[in-house]
Amino acid sequence: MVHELVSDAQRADYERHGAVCLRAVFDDAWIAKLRAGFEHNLSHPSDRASLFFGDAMGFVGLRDSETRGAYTGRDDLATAPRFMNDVDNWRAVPAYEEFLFHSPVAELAARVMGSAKANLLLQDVMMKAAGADQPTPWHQDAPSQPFQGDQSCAVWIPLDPVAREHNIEYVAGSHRWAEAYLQLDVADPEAHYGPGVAAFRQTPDINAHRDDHEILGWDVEPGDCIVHHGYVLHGAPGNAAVQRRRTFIARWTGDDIRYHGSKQRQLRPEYPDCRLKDGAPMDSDTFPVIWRA
Ligand SMILES: O=C(O)CCC(=O)C(=O)O
Repeated sequence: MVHELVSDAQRADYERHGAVCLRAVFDDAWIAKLRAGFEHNLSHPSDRASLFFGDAMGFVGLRDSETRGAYTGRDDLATAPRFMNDVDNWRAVPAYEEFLFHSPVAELAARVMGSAKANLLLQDVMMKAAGADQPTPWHQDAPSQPFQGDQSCAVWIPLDPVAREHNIEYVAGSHRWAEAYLQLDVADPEAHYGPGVAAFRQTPDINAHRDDHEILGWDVEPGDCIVHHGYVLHGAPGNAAVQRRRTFIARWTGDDIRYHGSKQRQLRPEYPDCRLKDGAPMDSDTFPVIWRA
């Protein structure tokens, strides 16, 4: 059977590799909306944002109001930072909320995961300026997220064309290695956290052994997306392109996922407004069900 959004062959690719690229699934109007939201977000970053300016390494975290005041409402933020990452902005940026609740993204995530529902786990955005040379180190997503279970994914949506050589890439099949690796610290790309957590192993040096693995990556255009599994190892080179690389990333959980705040506490504070108990299904205001079969 070929479903409107995701074919059986694409789903099988995702199961086998841990990542699949879907072509032309979001129309121009959705991409225009996300881009408008993104530009607003860049000039009004939240207190969870990390910004990186100039050539020297060093991120500006916007957690305190004085720093945030200095970076809010500045038009030059659309182009000035070399790197920007912000998290969970959808309640403040209507274009993001509209996209998450009314575009095909939630159904698409559920179909790829083979789930009868999609809970929104979180949303984030990332911008790498033209020539920004920080790589995204190899990492997995799920070990630092507050749940247990298999059905979790990220829908990684480019808002600019990205050539394969500048793009995110994946170690095919690594989502089935049954390992949880040390977690990436986005605010400090040289650092990982979680070394005190016994369950976490040192992340393998994929770059030194690329030939031992099948590495997947794609040229992508706005309208395409890549869906990747929460446990697949992934990373990205710096952006040596002449164009900045903006991405909107929506992260989802499916049927078999249960909340696990005590796992989250090993790494960072739990979601402050979350009232779920360990072992509960994710369905809640914090992790809303956006699509159900
Ligand atoms: O786009 C990138 O450079 C990294 C994105 C990433 O790690 C993710 O979406 O989980």
